[in-house]
Amino acid sequence: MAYTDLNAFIQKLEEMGELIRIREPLDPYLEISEITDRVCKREGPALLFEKVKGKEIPVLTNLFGSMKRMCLALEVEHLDQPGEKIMAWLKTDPPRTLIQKLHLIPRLMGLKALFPKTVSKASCQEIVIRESPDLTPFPILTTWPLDAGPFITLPLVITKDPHNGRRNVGMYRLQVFDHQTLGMHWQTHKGGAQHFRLAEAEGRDLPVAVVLGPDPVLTYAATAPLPEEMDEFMFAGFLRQEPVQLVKCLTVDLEVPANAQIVFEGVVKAGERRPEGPFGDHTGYYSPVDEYPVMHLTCITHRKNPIYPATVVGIPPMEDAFLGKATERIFLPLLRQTLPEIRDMHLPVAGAFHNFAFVALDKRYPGHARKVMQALWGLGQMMFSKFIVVFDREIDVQDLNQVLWQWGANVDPKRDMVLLEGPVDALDHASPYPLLGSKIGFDATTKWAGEGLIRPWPEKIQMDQAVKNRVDQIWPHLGIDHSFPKKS
Ligand SMILES: Cc1cc2nc3c(=O)[nH]c(=O)nc-3n(C[C@H](O)[C@H](O)[C@H](O)COP(=O)(O)O)c2cc1C
Ligand SMILES: [Mn+2]
Repeated sequence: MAYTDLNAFIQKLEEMGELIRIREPLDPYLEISEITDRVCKREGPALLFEKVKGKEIPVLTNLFGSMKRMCLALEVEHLDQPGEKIMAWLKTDPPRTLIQKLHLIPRLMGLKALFPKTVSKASCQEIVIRESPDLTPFPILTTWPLDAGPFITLPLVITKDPHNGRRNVGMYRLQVFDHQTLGMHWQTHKGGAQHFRLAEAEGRDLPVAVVLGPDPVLTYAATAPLPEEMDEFMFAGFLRQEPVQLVKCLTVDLEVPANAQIVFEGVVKAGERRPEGPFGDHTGYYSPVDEYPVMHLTCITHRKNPIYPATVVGIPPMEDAFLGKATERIFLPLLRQTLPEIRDMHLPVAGAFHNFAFVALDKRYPGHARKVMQALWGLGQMMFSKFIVVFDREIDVQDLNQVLWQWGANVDPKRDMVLLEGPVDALDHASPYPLLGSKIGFDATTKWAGEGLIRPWPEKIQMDQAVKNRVDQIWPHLGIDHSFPKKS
């Protein structure tokens, strides 16, 4: 059963000892951030700050900040499960026998869950503020000392394509400029920015809804790198196996999740830009001031006694590590639809997800590693990967010791390096230009004669199997295990 709302998830976490309530009065300016940072770094519990200085509304942080909570959020045992489920769908063959047809019916029923349902009454609209909507009562955090102000950090930003009406939901932070205006930090590569580009080209403002605290699956879905034309709420319906319930906004032509805590409705005005930032970002650096569009509030709605959710980003690892991990696992099977030769992929947390991609490849022909790099650089947000390193199929790319061993041992930099220029992540500060820089690939696979190898590739060391079997047998009598300190 999908979580009915964020409160249901909070209750679940509390029952499992995965959430603690903090009653000490704390400042939304830096203090809550510092506490959250310390807890994130230790993969500690979700934190519900009940007393926020100067505000009535409690703040929730670190909601997704452990593998266990990320799995609980998606209601799975393991993060590979949603991807496996998607593949089972894609691989459904047409039924040939009656029995097969009967088996298919429940799965087809499950398809209904994909489509969002519109409802007329919603808890997110229990309280409606149309007259002079005001952000002041909301405990929006300032997370780092050099930040330009408070930022909304865990929002779902909903827009529609002004031409075909298709919805996009993306997580883009918003800077509070004043009690009614927000800086809209959708980067130029993202769905929201594309909708605004289309509207602005015709001199039109773009309606926007900013949603805080729907059930956790929806929040995850807003971060997922879906193909441009795919509705994140359909994807969420698939993940939660129940349709997302939407309600019409009151002042803009958009729908928002009925179960959300808080909704900010508004428009992003054509032709308007304001300096946004600096903001202590998930790269571990402050992203500098840049010109971004501006959202003007038209209405605020919220439930009675809302909770304000936030995340703190900073030097990794932080909470977003687990949102990223979910994406790595869920999208791998989909990626393998195009690139079945990829065995596994690791986007390490310390690389803020786009700096490194380590790939295990079932190498089939000369130059195969290069083909895979180039395919990845052409695939959605994988284009941001700054270092792609390709390994042989048996290498566990999740194990950084194996990664560094093979990367170091198997690469002749001059022969095995691919260097190219192209778009880079908007937050990359190392590239010579904003948005444009270089990327590098390393082929760390075993090289073949067909790839110009003129001497034999050496044999990897392996123990004799008969010896291993004998040692397995006598091992318990040797008393060696007792001499190791016990693992906690
Ligand atoms: C905590 C968090 C904050 C994010 N902030 C931003 C942001 O400010 N701007 C942005 O363009 N992407 C941001 N992202 C990444 C996008 O949410 C992500 O690229 C998503 O796939 C975009 O959806 P879209 O493809 O529908 O645009 C953030 C992600 C997370 C997890
Ligand atoms: Mn999208």
